[in-house]
Amino acid sequence: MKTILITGAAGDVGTHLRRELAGKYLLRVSDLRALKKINEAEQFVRADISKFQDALRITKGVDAVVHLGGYSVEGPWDAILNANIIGCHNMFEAARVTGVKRIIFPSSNHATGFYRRDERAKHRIDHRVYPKPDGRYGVSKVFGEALGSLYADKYGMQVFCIRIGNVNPEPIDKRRLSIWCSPRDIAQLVTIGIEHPKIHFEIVYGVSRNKRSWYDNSNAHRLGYRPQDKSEPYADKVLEREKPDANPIMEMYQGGTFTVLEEVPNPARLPKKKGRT
Ligand code: 15L
Repeated sequence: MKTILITGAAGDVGTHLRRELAGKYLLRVSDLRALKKINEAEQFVRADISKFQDALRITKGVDAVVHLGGYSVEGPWDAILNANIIGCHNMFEAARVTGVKRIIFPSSNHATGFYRRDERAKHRIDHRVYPKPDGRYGVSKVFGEALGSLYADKYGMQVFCIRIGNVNPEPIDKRRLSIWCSPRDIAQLVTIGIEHPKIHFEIVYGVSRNKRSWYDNSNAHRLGYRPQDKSEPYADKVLEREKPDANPIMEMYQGGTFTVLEEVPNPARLPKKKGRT
């Protein structure tokens, strides 16, 4: 049985994946925080992936890395830089140094969040479109994809990037009807990333079979993805409780709130006021 390292295992996606992949793989699960429950087939290793030695320690001896670890929403630049830029580079570098060939990099819909929601009518938003990140978080995901491309081309690694929509047991609002991904569908995509014999560098969208999808996910289908779930049966319930959106920018772009969120200022970087130290 293959041993798979999952970083960021305490987060929402990590928790769903651990449940869905249990029994198929030996899971080495890692996070900064302790995990609430660890099952017998899992090995927990605490790590701060912004430290290279930690990244190296947890990566040694695994067959593949599912690198979920990092800052998972828009946030202050320092946090994104540490977790998603330095941390991500550390994980790719640790895999290269320890000889782990395969990395599944969960990217995000926010790598392309500044595409308009009606874009699909004019152009296919597929794995080949140029990125249009909707914040620093989105930029960090584009960085991870670019790094993956470099490590595939330069070092022969096999890199599978999943631009994840929103993983939840059910779609939670109107925007998520378009980008929802059920836990078993994301697990199917991750499994393709681990098992497919011909991966060099791929980008797919992590979404279920949603009628309202904004993407052309034919690359995922080409690699064998057959989503089991769809958001439409939840549509009436979701739309009934949807509040009218006051912000036309959020409504226009795929990234929703991320397109209007501003970075939370880091107080240490603000200019000092006179008389204050
Ligand atoms: C993401 O990339 C985030 O990690 C997740 O927390 C959600 O905000 C999701 O996108 C989304 O767009 O719903």
